[in-house]
Amino acid sequence: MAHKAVCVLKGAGEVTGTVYFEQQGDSASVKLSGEISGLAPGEHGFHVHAFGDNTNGCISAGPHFNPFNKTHGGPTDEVRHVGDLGNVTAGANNIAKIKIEDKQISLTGPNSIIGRTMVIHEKADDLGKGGDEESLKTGNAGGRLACGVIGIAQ
Ligand SMILES: [Cu+2]
Ligand SMILES: [Zn+2]
Repeated sequence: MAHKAVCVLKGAGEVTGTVYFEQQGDSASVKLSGEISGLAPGEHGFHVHAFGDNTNGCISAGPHFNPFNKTHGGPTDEVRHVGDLGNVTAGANNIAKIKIEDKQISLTGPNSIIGRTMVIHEKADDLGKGGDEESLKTGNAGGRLACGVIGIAQ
């Protein structure tokens, strides 16, 4: 059975976006598409955070979704948080097109991201290779520009 989800990202500033998720079966990879606008040109960290809680804005989403208690990494690393989707890149038009396929996140089962929060960050994610303690937690991606709870789509 195919699964679909959607996330509308909003923040305190002008960054907004919509991300669509599709998974063809329970153990298939998840395909993300969509776009985020209002970003400074360059790379921006892009993660699934643990909680679908927006009571205090994007901060309430908590840390990166990490059900296996691993350290932070890049999307192709074996050691990573399940929520670590790396970076998206905004062009001179301030828009980042999302085209990601990921094998660790799921829309069903223990790695399900439904009801959790997608966050787009101020800075690039160093993918755990920054050489400091924070790199292994957050990738030094800085502030949370916009976020949204991932919900079931039709
Ligand atoms: Cu994040
Ligand atoms: Zn992480």
